[in-house]
Amino acid sequence: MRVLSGIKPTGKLTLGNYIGALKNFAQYQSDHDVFIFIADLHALTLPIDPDELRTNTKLITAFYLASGLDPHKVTIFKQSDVSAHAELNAILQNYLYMGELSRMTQFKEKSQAMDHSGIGLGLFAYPVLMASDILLYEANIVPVGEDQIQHIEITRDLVVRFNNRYGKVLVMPEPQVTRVGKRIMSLSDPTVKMSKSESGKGDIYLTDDLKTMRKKIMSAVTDSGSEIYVDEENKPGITNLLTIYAALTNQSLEACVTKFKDYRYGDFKKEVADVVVNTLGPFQAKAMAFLHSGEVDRLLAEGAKKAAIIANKTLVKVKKAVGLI
Ligand code: ATP
Ligand code: LTN
Repeated sequence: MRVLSGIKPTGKLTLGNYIGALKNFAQYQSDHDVFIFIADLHALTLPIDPDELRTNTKLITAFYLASGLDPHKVTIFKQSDVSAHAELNAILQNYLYMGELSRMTQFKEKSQAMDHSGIGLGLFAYPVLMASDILLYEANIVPVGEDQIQHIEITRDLVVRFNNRYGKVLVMPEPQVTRVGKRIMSLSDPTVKMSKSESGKGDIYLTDDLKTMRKKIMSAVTDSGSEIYVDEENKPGITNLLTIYAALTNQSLEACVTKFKDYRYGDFKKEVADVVVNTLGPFQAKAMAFLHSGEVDRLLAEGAKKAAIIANKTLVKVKKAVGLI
């Protein structure tokens, strides 16, 4: 079985990216064929400073390694290094429709936040490139956070449409969402997603110093009342903190509710902060060691070579199917 996922190097990775995506990748590497990439072409869909893009790309690679991904077992690469992504994108853009693309939540949210005259075509066509990423590697499983499911659904629609027309060419992917922590919310406003590109004081960045992380948790918005239980509607702040704790300690939410049922908010937050700091502290140190080891560029170059072999095979299949060769 093949597994594929990627993260956009658009900003500082958050605890949400860690719990919803990053932390889950390594579990597949012993018994699956895993491809993990840096979605740098996707990062261009919103304005980004070139130096920042370069720095973020290296940093994400270091975080991938720190998360336990072993480059001997897993192919780690940069999207723009494998030209088949752009080539398949050019073909597949003809099989997704304007109507369905305009219904994508991510497009609606991101374009709303911008001045309409400045919305690039790439932002609108984002799901075509993402479908190309997934389909090139014939991925069966795509581990992502909840917000990306819609993009995988549209990829699945495309597979049906394409295969109905040309025969069994593309492989059907399946999204896989972590059981606990598929949508970590902002600590300052637990009704919105913790996000790396909309900086806010309620987002914990993987590069924050440990004191700052602790401070952010301790000042997280909590809810009225004093009890600790799961209720997304009436207790979004407490539910979010419970989810963070459960995800980082690999426990069920129920087990955490039982543990904290007689706690006061302040003591509960302190325990959440301890777990965050004790997890991300060593993780950060490992990532920095990889970053400064000088290995990152070499590793990405090797990964791109391996990825291109698989990607080019699929590209040839698709070109033959549609009549380009
Ligand atoms: P941006 O704000 O730039 O759109 P993002 O923080 O949403 O970025 P992505 O690069 O879009 O990050 O996402 C990388 C992965 O992390 C995806 O699988 C996404 O679903 C997951 N993810 C992002 N934010 C969260 C969150 N708050 N909770 C759980 N998973 C998340
Ligand atoms: N859109 C994703 C990043 C991404 C991705 C992919 C994830 C681009 N291509 C293919 C899984 C599979 C996001 O995280 N925003």
